[in-house]
Amino acid sequence: MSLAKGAGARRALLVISRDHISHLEEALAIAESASYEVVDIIRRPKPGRRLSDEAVKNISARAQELGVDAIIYYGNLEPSSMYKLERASKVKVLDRVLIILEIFALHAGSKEAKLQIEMARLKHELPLVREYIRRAKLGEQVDFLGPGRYAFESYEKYMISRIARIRRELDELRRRVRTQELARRDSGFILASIVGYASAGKTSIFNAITGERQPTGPEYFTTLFAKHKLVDYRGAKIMLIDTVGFVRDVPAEIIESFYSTLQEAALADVLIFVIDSSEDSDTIKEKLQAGISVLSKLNAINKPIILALNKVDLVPEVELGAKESTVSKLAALAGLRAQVVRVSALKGLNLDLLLEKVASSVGRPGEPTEAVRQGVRAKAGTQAGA
Ligand SMILES: Nc1nc2c(ncn2[C@@H]2O[C@H](COP(=O)(O)OP(=O)(O)O)[C@@H](O)[C@H]2O)c(=O)[nH]1
Ligand SMILES: [Mg+2]
Repeated sequence: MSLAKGAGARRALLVISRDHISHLEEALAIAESASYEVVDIIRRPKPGRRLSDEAVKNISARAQELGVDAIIYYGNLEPSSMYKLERASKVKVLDRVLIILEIFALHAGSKEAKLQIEMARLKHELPLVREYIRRAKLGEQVDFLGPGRYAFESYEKYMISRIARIRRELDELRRRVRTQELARRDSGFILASIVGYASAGKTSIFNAITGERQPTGPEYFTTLFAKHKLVDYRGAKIMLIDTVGFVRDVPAEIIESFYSTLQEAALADVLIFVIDSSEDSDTIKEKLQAGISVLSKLNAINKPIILALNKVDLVPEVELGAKESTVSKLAALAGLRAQVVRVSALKGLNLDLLLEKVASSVGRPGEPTEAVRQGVRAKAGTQAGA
C-alpha cells in the first residue's frame, strides 16, 4: 500500500468508516482514480452514519492542519453529520457515493452515462442542501463554503427541475442510442473494451498499446465512448476502449449510473478483463467472481473474454503459474469463453499476444480486414436477433 503522489492532484484527507475498514486498499485506489492525493488516513473506531461532535472536531482539525482540498469520507454519512463536518472543516466533504460518482464522471463517455451520473449526484445531494436550508432557517451562518441561504434555496429549486428534465432527456436518448448502435455494428471494427477493478492497470494497457494515437473512427464513437483509439493489428481493425472499470459494493442509489458507465462493456465484441496478478490469490478470485457477476447483469457474459493477468513483472514464476490456473479454473467454472494471457503494461510484455487473442476471438488473426469484418457482422447479426 502506498499513498498516492500524483503531481498537481487535489489533496485529500481520507477518513475510513468502521464499516469499510477492510477495504482500505480499495479506498486508496478509488481516491487515486478520482484524482485525489491522499495525504493522511483516519480510521473511524465506530460504525454507523453519525459523527459525534468530538469526531467532527478531530477530523476537521486534521484537515485544517494539512490544508487539504477535500475530506473523503469512505462510508455513509447522514446529512447533518456531513453538514457539521463541512462547517467545522470549511472544505468539501465527499462521502463514498460522491467519490465514486466523481470517478464515473471522469470516465463517462456516453451522454446517457453523463446524465445518469448528474441525476444520481443531484438526488444524493438534495438532502444535504435541505439540511443547509434547515440550518439557515434556524439562524446559522451557512456561507462557509460559499453560497448563503438564498443561494441554497434557489439551488434546491434548480435541482428538482433539473432531475425532472434529465428523466425526459434520458427517455429520448435511449431511442437515439439504439440507432447509433445499429450503425456501429456495421463499421467493421472489433470493439474491445478493457474492464477490471481500479488499479488493475486498464489505462496503462490502453496507453501502452495505443501510444500517441489520436482517437479516430466515426463521429458517433465520440458520443458513445470516452477513451477509444483504433489499432491496426495485422489487418484487423481493433477499436480499443478504456472503461471506468468495476467498483465493489456499488451503493444501490447509484447502480444505474454505474451500469451506464459500463455501456462500453455491454456494447463490446470482446472484453479484456484486466487482473492485477500481484494481488493475493483470494483477492484475485473474489474480484474475478464479482466482476463476472457485474458482466452477467450487463448481459455481457457470453462475449469472448481475454483475462489479462497484468503486472507479471512483480510476480515470481511459480506463484504466477498457480494464480493463472486459479483464474482459468474459475473462468471455466463460470462457463466463460475465456483465454488467459500474461502481460505487463509496464514492460510492454505480451501486448501483441493480447491483440492477437482479441483479433482471433472474433475473426481469425492475420487475415484481411474483410474477413474479420464478416466475422463481426455475423456475430452482430446473431446478437441483434437475441
Ligand atoms: N509493476 C507494474 N505496475 C503496473 C503495471 N501496469 C500498471 N501498473 C501500475 O498500476 C497502477 C494502476 O494503473 P492504472 O493503469 O491507472 O490502473 P486502472 O485503474 O486499472 O486504469 C499504476 O500505478 C501503474 O503504474 C505493470 O504491468 N507492472
Ligand atoms: Mg484507469
